[in-house]
Amino acid sequence: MKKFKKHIAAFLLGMVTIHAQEKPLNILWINSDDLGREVACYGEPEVKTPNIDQLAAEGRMYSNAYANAPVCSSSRSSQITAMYPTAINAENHRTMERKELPNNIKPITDFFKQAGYFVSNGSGLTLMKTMGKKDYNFSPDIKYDGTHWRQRKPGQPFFAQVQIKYPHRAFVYDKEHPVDPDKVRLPKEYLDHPLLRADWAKYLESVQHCDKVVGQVLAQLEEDGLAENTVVFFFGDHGRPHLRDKQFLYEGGLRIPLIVRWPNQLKAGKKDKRLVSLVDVAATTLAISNLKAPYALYGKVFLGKQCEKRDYVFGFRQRTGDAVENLRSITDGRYKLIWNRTYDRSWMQVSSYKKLQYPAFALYHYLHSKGELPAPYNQFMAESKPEFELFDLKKDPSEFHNLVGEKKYAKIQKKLLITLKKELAEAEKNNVPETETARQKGIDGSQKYYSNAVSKMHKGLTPTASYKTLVEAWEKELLH
Ligand SMILES: [Ca+2]
Repeated sequence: MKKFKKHIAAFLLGMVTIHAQEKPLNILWINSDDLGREVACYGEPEVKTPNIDQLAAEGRMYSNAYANAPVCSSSRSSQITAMYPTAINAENHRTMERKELPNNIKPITDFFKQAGYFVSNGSGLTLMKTMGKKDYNFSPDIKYDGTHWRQRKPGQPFFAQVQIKYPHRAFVYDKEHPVDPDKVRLPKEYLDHPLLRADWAKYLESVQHCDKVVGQVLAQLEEDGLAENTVVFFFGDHGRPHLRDKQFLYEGGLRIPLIVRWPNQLKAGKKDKRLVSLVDVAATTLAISNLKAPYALYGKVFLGKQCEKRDYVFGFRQRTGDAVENLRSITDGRYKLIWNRTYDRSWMQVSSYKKLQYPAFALYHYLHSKGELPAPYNQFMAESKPEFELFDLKKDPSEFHNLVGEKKYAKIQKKLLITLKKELAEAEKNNVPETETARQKGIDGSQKYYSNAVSKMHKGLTPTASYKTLVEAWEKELLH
């Protein structure tokens, strides 16, 4: 009898195991284009983000989450492979010379497909009726099975991505809940100027549009009865789209919101201060789905039984449009070291994208030309950069005071540089740099884009319009 009971128990246990195998977790990534931490649950005043706040209340909110690159395509390529941009030749933004992934590296979508998952990518704007943004710097492009988890076979597990175009520029007004530029808290990194307050308010309104889409997507998951068995990852693809943020390795360019909701596993409403980055999101997504890449990933697992410790987060910036750079960073969460390998270039070198879309780009140039851009903002106008910048993120979160050369910080600077160089030796060892032809094509393409778009953006302006004229055009548009 005892033996029989044991046998029954083993049988039932077997049933449970089979049942568990039959119902693997679904994964949903909600990726917001250019979203920094400017949501209410991260402490941003004047913005209304009830849906993202609710997700945070039901999940775990990461207060030290970073992208590994401060621009769309490099960051997205890195994230979908769990590899650093230079390890997959994806560091140049939208290079004309897209290469196949090296060393048999695959996007993680391949591992999900092999395991029988439905792998989708939908646009949040159409509620996943159309394909979502991909923007990878490698070829061939990932072939998704569809745009919405609703297109899968009955009972098929899914790894779904939803791409939300907000708050990417050009910003979109929120007429329902307008944000008052006089009330916003402009980050200390920026000159307090009416034009920049108006631009910031409009950014927050675009964040509110993002929040609405998040609410709609999560409502569909709930409607389909899938919320309980789906792990939701919500994040920005890199930091916020402002002058000294996107495209740079300062906190504003790399820090992102990250919220994970995993029902019955993660206690609701908790905050997590651990250092995490987007490569880790990919590695964790694989691990909690019991999948494994047949090679080492740069991403570290931060959830589930296979948790790994992360001591440092790394940042990579190369050419974005016509702005050629080679910048790398490392942070341990307290100190940040930036290695400006292209130190001979100005932070404010022409970036056609920023010149076209960012009022601050024209405003800083214009005020500086008149000697009216005060410290510390005028530091950003210098004709060259220091080779190294070291910041104490606790004492100086705006990263204005470079500690390089201060004796007290020599030890931490040395330690961070050694660690960064060691990581780069690995992450760059097989890197194939962009050819001069591809680089020039990228530069020319960007300049052509500016010439074509400026008259549409600001009626009647010619590509040779001065910064003064551009500022006046922005004032006409934003200060009314
Ligand atoms: Ca982006």
